[in-house]
Amino acid sequence: MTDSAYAWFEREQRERGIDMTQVKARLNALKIETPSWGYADQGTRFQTFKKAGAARTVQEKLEDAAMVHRLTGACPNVAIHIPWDHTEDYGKLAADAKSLGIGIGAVNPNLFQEHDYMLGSVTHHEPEVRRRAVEHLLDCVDIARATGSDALSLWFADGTNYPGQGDIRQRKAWMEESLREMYRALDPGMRMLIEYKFFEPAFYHTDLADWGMAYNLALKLGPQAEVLVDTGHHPQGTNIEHIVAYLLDEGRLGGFHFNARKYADDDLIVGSANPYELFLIFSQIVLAENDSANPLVQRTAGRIAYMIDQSHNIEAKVPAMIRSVMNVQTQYAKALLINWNALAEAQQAGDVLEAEAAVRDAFEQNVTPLLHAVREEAGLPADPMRAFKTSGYAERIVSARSSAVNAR
Ligand code: LRH
Ligand code: MN
Ligand code: MN
Repeated sequence: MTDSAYAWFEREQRERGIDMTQVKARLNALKIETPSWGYADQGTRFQTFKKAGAARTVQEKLEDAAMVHRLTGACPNVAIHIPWDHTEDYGKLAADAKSLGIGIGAVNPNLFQEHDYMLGSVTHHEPEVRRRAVEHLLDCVDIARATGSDALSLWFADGTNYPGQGDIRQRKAWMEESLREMYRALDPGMRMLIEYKFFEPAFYHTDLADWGMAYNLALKLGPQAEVLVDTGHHPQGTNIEHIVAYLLDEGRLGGFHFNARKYADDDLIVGSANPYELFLIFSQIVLAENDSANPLVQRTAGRIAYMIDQSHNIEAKVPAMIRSVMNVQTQYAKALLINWNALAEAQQAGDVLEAEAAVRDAFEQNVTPLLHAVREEAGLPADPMRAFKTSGYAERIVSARSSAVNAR
């Protein structure tokens, strides 16, 4: 992208009433955490297609995450999933990450793959199983401490497949009791991010099925508990930006698991099938960030954990992650181009068409010159996808990781 393309863009935006210095600063500040599991072979229940070069060990996942950070400058942390990323020495894991130029992000306890948890983990009817599950949650708090992480992302597969299979209210009580024990173990600077999902793997009822249940639980637990919105975890037609606005307004939006979905929890590349939805989510965030006089909104607006949660089954994993990061940057950049004064005027005048146009107009801007300029000014490749292609990294990992061992 030439300088003149950006100069032209900046002039256009100035005419639209946008403060470009602020836009650039906010874009630079956007940090996106990538998931260790997005670098490993992961599939659907139909098939896992083994990819040459996929990360097989936690060390290889760190290397891939570091590569994504080197090219984008936007991904300083990698989330880990336990026991997928189990290691004997978590202090060393953090040191290894550091030596690669990244850090350990959210710690995700995994309570959904063991036989014991078939009928539930923290909501299982047998106290021994619940105990085991809680011990794993407590171990993950220790892991967060050892790795210097300040966040625990919690998702429970717990639920039932048939009416009558479990006592829904009793399970609700067990969920609260278990999470309270974990909450008490948190250090003051740690956050517990509570994820919800309306179905799958349980199909009749899920113990934490929606944002309202997660929010209610967070309120009961205390200020270190917040809601995590995984964009793939809603029924068709759900207005996710509304949920985001609501949680922001209550000071309980902890973060996101970004991905795209068409039908269910598809875990596809964020911003691929539904870029306007992602843009509208960011527009609510930008609006909340602008609401600087509101202490409740500011409580979380400035420290939202932007995390990617994807499963790359047919696509090459490292470039898929780079593409995801770029898609997030693109929609955030567009949301920063909304002229909020024009929007407020249209709303005040009851002018529905002008108001809708003020939002859509920002989405229709071409932000490529802006993103290229911001990256170049930060000493990064203007186009990280192209930089990856010419880096030789893909070829290097294919030859270095030639054995067929799966990291999980
Ligand atoms: C569940 C989920 C949750 C898990 C991840 C692998 O669908 O979104 O966040 O930890 O997928
Ligand atoms: Mn998720
Ligand atoms: Mn999911």
